[in-house]
Amino acid sequence: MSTDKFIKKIEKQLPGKVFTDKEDIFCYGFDASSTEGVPSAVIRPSSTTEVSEIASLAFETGTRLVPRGGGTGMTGGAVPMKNTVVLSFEGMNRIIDIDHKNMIAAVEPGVINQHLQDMLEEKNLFYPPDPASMKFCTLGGNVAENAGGPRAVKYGVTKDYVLGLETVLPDGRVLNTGGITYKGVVGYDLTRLMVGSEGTLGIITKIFLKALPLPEEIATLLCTFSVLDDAAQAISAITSSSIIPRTLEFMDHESISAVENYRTFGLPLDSEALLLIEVDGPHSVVSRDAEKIASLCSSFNGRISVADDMFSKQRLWEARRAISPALYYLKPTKINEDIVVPRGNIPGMLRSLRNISEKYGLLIASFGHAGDGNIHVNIMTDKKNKDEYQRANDALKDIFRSTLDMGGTISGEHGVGLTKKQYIGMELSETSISIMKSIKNIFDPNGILNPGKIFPDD
Ligand code: 2HG
Ligand code: ZN
Repeated sequence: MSTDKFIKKIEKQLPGKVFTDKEDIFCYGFDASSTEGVPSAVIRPSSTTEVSEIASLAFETGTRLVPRGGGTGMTGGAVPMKNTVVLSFEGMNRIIDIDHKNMIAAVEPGVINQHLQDMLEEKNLFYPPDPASMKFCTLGGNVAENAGGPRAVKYGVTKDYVLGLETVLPDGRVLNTGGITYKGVVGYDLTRLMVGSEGTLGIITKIFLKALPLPEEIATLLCTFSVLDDAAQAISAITSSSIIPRTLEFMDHESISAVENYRTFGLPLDSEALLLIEVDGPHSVVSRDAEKIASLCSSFNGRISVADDMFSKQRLWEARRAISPALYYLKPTKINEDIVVPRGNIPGMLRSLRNISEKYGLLIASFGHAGDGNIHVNIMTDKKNKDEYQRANDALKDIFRSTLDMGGTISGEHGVGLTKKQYIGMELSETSISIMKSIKNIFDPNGILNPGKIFPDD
């Protein structure tokens, strides 16, 4: 049976939930990467039962499905390949339960990350993973991509908070993994396997998340540097000190000026780099740690200012979160990477990026979660300028090589999706890739779930 027949049948089974008009489905063809596609249809289910019905029919008819959250992914994970049907989760956006006694939240996949944060904060609870897109991205997407964010340096990433999952398999069966306990070692950890599987193994329909107590106090420091290498040395000094900051974000000069050019936030344009650092905890600990961090930064010639009211804190974070959109005002094509190196190698990596930018004559803006070694390297170019675009792609390979030579990884939080699949062989051995493919085959023998992602084309 063709996709058309599947669509006709599912329209009858789920009236009002299947969309095929061009104007209804157009915006489901993109994410925040430079890839795009057009789905054959978009379905918006409202329950696990409906997802299971869709998957069963898709399995029977060989129809290919692409699960999709907020579409904020950076590697094309939710971008539909040709002849695929998008499953979109706007209709499954309930916070099912906040269980304060057990410090657990149960949510549907379409819940926006920020909504859960707000709801928990009202109860003095805290969900740390905070991707820059937290106002728009969904928790289902966060789980599928194992999203991180600035607070990962102290609190870890999404996988550290997922206790259990309900998932619909590509043949329609419902699989429950993990649960609502903080520990559990019965059998293989299928929950962890699902987290970060980029929608290729199962369709997430319910998530059980761990919550923490809300930290009592947060101090926010801005530290600016006239010399890039001083900032890099300060990062290394902080990460090898006795303090674990809540965030340790880095912006190079190109990122600072891109953001200031986009909106005036008041960031210092004469700096080569800045660090946005937060520490949290009880009052006495916060003031002690903030002082120690300030003195570490000063010893590398950093100039410190403290954001002491809510307005200035928010403005700094808005500036930080504005980098990605701001970069598009520099050049139309943003080759966006999220390499990670062992943290002591940050100074070496930043030097290597500068050399690569000079070698290829390219504008490279770097920023990100320096505290956990995760740098967002953005090569700004224009696809239409064939010569420059070729140089950008050659530079990219040099960046990956240099990252891997330093013991790093080519992706810390954005995943592989479409944009990085041709490079996974640089990092993973043939044995790893073949085991991963076998796992995919067990879950999805017909290859109908999020086809074309992660693995290089044969
Ligand atoms: C961030 O931390 C996101 O802001 C986006 O992960 C990174 O645009 C980027 O390169
Ligand atoms: Zn990031």
